[in-house]
Amino acid sequence: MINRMTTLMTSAALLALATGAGADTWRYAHEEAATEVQGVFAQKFKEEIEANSDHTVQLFPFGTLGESADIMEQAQAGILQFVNQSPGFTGALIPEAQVFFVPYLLPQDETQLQNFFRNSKAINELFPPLYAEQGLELLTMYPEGEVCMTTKEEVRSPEDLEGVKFRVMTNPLLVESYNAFGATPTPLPWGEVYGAMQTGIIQGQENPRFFLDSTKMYEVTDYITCIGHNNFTTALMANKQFYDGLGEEDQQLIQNATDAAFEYILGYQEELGKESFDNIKAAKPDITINILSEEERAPFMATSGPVEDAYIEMTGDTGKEILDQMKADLEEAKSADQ
Ligand code: 6CS
Repeated sequence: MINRMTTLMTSAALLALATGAGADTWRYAHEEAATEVQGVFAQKFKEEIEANSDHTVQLFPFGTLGESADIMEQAQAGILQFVNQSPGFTGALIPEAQVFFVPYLLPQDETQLQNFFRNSKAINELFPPLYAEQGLELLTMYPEGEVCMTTKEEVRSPEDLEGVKFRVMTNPLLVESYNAFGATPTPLPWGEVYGAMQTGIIQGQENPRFFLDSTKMYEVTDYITCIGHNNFTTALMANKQFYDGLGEEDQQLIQNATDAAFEYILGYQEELGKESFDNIKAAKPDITINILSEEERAPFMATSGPVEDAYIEMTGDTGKEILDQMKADLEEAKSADQ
């Protein structure tokens, strides 16, 4: 009898493992506060998973488990099932993901940008095997808004960045990019940026508009300068061993929750960029916000060729294939009418 019970239980446990059945708690860490874009995305993902299954998603916002590098290690080790991380911090792991830091590659036009992220073959087909090599299942990439610089002094041209210690994410291509812009790039993890700016260790940094507002970066800088050079990209990944071990139903559940969160976050951000600048102006009336003209942008734009060359030097044929595919995807995004 006991033997038969044991056999039955073992079969049930095996079946649960094979089909992914049974209620689990999945741990999900991201790099922002719960109310910021990655946090809102994560909350939507959690709601979708919990509304459509017995699983629970436990969210870990920025700071609860360490810096970006820490949460990536935890996700690779399987301590976390999900991690949201910008390619800005994935540069050493997946050098090709640095393509998102070639200046002026992504369009400023919101519809084109959204078309690109929805349909990109580079994102959907070429990147997943590279993430898989690092033990990660790439679930999606999504934009977080136009990146602008905040500095202590006014920036109207690359000459104004001369001698400016400018914080960048820990990413070799961003270092190249800010070198090409004329600054002295200083890679730092996010947790050190406000303090470094306050004490004058650095005199500039860049981030998407909403983040300049939500993190109160304007308190420690006096000029915001937008040159249209980039849109902040981020990525949601799962630990690959965990993901591969799930049944089809749970994998589909995760894909559906990812798609729902992706669509939600695009809509959520539509007004966010403008609102953020209004909030900043209200909080600090004497801040200067400069949106540089086409003419003023030209010398910054001229750096994109050399930075592209540096990217290809760093990543070889795989990187070139991705860059070429991205350019083709971006062309297509121009004509798609979604
Ligand atoms: O600059 C950074 O490090 C941070 N920026 C954003 C928009 N999200 C997370 C990241 O850590």
